[in-house]
Amino acid sequence: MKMAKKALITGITGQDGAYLAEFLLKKGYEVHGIKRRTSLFNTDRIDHLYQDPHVKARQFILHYGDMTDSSSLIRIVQQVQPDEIYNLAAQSHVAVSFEEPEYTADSDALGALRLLEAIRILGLEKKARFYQASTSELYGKVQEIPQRETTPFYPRSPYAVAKLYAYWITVNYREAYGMYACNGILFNHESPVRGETFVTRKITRAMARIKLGLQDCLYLGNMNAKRDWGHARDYVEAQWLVLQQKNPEDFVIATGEQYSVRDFVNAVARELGIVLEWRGKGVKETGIVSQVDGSGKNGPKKGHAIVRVDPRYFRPTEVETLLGDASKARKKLGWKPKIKFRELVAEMVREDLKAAERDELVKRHGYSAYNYHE
Ligand code: NDP
Ligand code: GDR
Repeated sequence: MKMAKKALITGITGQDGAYLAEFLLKKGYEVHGIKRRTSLFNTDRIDHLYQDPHVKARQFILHYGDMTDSSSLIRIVQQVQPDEIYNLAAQSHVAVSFEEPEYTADSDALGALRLLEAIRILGLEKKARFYQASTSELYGKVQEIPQRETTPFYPRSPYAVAKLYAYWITVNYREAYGMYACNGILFNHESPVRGETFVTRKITRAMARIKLGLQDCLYLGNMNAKRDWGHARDYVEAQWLVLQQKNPEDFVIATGEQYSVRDFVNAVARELGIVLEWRGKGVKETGIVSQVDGSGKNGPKKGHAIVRVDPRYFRPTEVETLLGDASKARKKLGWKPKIKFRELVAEMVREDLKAAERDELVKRHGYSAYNYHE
């Protein structure tokens, strides 16, 4: 009988980790994931994949570890002996990286090095294939539009600078030790399980709550920032494809379409049956309801400002515009995104509306999800 391939995923509790684990399990892989210790459960996104540790033939196995702890990484890689390693773990929030630059460098830059060294120390250079979650943030202050594999990097945050180190150490270990180690340079990708403080999810979640009268206003930062937004489900397939090639190479993964934060807000409003009119500029910019579907008993009323700018969300250095050219991935990996921007927005809105409906029901019956404050 052929043995199942083994994959080890760092960052398995994150958005991409959850989609990738599901994808690899469907392909018949034995999937191992590294989760870090937290004081509250952090496995919401993968609870549906959980298998009782008392069951013998498990396909999905979690290990405690941390990207800042070499000993845990070496122990886990030795125990698992993976065929493929996907390094997705990171302090992945750009704005937070300005507040926690040293920790971001430790987990995102040195974390990648620690994992590559674990492979080398254990003599697995020729067995384990390595995927590094690189990012369009490397392009930062863009030097070329659209951005492709050959576009020069110009990182604009402690996060991007840390990821620049991880990018190059991956290339260096490939060249120095003949490892199958690759970078996927992924542009923004979202989903209903996107972290709640990234702009897309912040918008879908808040606007669903505004629609149901649970919240009055959504505060945002730079409305003019433009991004190339895809769906995480499509992007984890690309991560896998990157490790299935004859030779290790780096790939840009993107949709080739660009929208601003304001466009995203408008698309979400449309899904919710709200039409917004924009007034003012810069910090004065305001999204005012000009039409609304439904009775609007508790939700937004015509004339109300439901989107405002709050400078606290501005970044010390901003990435204004990103647009990817994924022709190399299209040609060599046979990859292209299947889910369109409008479908992504619709799916995110649908799921956040369901969550808001649950919260509204709880509130209506006199309970609060946050009663520990009372
Ligand atoms: P998330 O923030 O959703 O997930 C990050 C994961 O890393 C979580 O599982 C988190 O654990 C884990 N993690 C963070 N710090 C550590 C640490 N010190 N040790 C172990 N685990 C840690 O990110 P995404 O899923 O969106 O992104 C996956 C990767 O891809 C990240 O490296 C990100 O930087 C990169 N990337 C993401 C893009 C995107 O648009 N989503 C685009 C390009 C690159 P916990 O759940 O406990 O917080
Ligand atoms: P980004 O994603 O920084 O591109 O990094 P994020 O969604 O945080 O920001 C996108 C753009 O929106 C602007 N913005 C706001 N952002 C947030 N978070 N909150 C706001 O209120 C807000 N208002 C405006 C930002 O200034 C920015 O220009 C994501 C992460 O997943 C990284 O890990 C990944 O590497 C890159 O995408 C590709």
